[in-house]
Amino acid sequence: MGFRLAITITVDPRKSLAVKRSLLTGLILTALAVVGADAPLPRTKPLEPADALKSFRILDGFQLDLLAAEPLVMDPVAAAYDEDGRLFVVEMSDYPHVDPKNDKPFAENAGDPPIGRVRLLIDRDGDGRFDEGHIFADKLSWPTGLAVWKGGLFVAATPDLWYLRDTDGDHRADERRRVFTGFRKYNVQAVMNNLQWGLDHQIYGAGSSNGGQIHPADSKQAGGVDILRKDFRFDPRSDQFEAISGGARFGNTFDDWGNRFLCDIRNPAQHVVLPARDMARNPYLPVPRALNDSADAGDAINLFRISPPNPGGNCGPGAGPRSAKRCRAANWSAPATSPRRAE
Ligand SMILES: [Ca+2]
Ligand SMILES: [Ca+2]
Repeated sequence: MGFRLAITITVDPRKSLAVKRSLLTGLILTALAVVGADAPLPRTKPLEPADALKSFRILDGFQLDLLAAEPLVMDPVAAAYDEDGRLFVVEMSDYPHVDPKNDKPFAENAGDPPIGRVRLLIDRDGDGRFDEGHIFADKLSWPTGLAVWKGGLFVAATPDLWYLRDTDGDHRADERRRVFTGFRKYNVQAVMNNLQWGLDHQIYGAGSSNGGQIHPADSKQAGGVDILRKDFRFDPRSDQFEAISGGARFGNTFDDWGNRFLCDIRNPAQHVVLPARDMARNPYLPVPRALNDSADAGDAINLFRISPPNPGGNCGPGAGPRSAKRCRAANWSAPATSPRRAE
């Protein structure tokens, strides 16, 4: 039986003295410690939240604050603030699976019960730290992203994309509408994720690589929009759904000019340079790749871990010195007065 400690921490980029990249990764970090497995190396022991905070080394003047920890929140993988400063957190408690027997290659995981949740965190005294945690919604399958809209929120929970809303103020969603469905529930590492608002007032999602035929949940028609190796966007006003260039697995963020960036386990930043709708105008044009690596990628990246060796995981002794996991990208632009911005 395992034991898991989850800590939600944010980085305040306004405290930065010099930021070398516009993309930041790891806004929400999860510390895991599993006890009882056979392993050649000792497992890293879990720390109390305050001690865990001290274990991070922060560069470039960034500041790390502890906003919430267990029991207010657990297993966080994505979060979004609403207009009242409340924080909705997706808890992917069914990662990587509930029962390993249900995890089979290239097959739907139809056996695991949906045990993911959305947690609503509230700061009552305005000190910036959350005081209350409510189960806003439960019984969600592999929830990996959310975007607030009109008093509620869209939630990516393979094989579905939901709209959830609390209409009576009890901090629990009583409106629960399945908007789209058809996302394949194959590899848990390759599920659609990371919903983000675009400048065009549409919601963008990372499609990852499981693919699927996406269609409105209330539609009886067969087929749908194929998103294999693609990302997607939809208009929340019309529920129009479209496959777009991408499919890098994770990331999904914009800069101030609307350029979109993705990432995956070997690439920290990939720029989407060729829109799918433009390439579709000439089906005879061979386009090997719609993405451009905008940073060193793969084995060109040097990784110097500061934590002790730990069995398992992409940074364990079985992985190479240049291996690291990247699951989130977020845009941050330096102030206009920054010397770096003026370059
Ligand atoms: Ca507080
Ligand atoms: Ca309610």
